[in-house]
Amino acid sequence: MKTLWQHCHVATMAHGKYSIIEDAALVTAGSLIEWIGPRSQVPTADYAQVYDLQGAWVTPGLIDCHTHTVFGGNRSGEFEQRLEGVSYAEIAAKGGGIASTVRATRAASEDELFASAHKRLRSLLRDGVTTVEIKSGYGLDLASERKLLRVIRRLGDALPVSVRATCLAAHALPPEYKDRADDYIDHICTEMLPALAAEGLVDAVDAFCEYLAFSPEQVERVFKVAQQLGLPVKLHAEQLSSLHGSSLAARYHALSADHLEFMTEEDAIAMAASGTVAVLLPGAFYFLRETQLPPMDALRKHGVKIAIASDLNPGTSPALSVRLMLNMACTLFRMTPEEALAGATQHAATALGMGDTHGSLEVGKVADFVAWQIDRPADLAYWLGGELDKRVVRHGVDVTV
Ligand code: DI6
Ligand code: FE
Repeated sequence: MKTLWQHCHVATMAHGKYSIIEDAALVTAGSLIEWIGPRSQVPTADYAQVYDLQGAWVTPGLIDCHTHTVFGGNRSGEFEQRLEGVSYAEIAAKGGGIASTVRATRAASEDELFASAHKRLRSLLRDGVTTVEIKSGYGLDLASERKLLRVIRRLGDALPVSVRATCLAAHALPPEYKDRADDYIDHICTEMLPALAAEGLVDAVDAFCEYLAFSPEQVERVFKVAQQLGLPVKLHAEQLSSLHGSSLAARYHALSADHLEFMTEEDAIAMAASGTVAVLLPGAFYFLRETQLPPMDALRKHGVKIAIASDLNPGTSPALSVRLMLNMACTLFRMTPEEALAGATQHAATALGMGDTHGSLEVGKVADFVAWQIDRPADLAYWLGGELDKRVVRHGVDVTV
């Protein structure tokens, strides 16, 4: 069944550039793009449906390649306390911070977690997201991580969005392993990852490499098991300090290394060589009022692909809009609107191992796209959130929410 979509302009984002086609048309056949080009050259065929996009700008569906969408409770109370002068350390000493989210997540039922995450995910979808990665990591024991990963799978079944599930069991040290980080890593390697992978709940493995989380040696043990299980890896690295986690990630051909404010030029060279995508998270940078910028010049100079994501999580980036992240990538990191849009389309797809099928509008790729009623592509990075008029198409089907 073929569908014609016309009266539009297209920013295909092929090769991470706008690659604009003005007065364009697309032909979809089932879930794939069969033809794309100037409207004057549309192939004649018996189209089952013809859509008039009324001058819209069509881009690939947005891809949020780093989120922690599923968690219990939220931390707006801690946000308020911090603004009243209570320090993060004091809040943590009273059991706040990640530990409070772990408690709330463990206490919540699968259905409760599904319901709260469903609302957050719908916000992302209303913003033009058609693919999202969601991490576990607030369960930190086998049963609770399984619960999170099952919710992540259910979200993908319930909403018109492609969902990739990442196991982030190595996110923080659970209270029952206090002062026994190596034992917890053992548990992840021998029990949790093998079981969760065998249940088909895991598409990739992530860890938090940081002085207040896990060391590069501990992360490497997790990566080795992931490799044995045939799962790709990703890494939270260089967010608060430089441990060269991004170079470690590159050695393991990680799909991405994420955050990266404190990475060095050597790290960038290693990532470029391994094709590891740099996922920048301006929401966390903003919310933590960080001052150390990621090394944009080194990333560009060495040709590292740069993605942008929301990092949606209750502690450091309660962000419900990818377009707002595009704006922050431009204002805070001085990216161009074109670089930012590539970061939430083609390069985000690569960061999920989906670069061959998603992230740009090209013949043979999956027909996930958004037709935005905007004046030019830069508008996507210009407006500070809000809702833009649009039509969202996933797998060749109009799924506008
Ligand atoms: N990076 C972060 O900033 C957090 N996790 C991570 O890997 C914080 C998560 C939280 O505070 O809940
Ligand atoms: Fe994160």
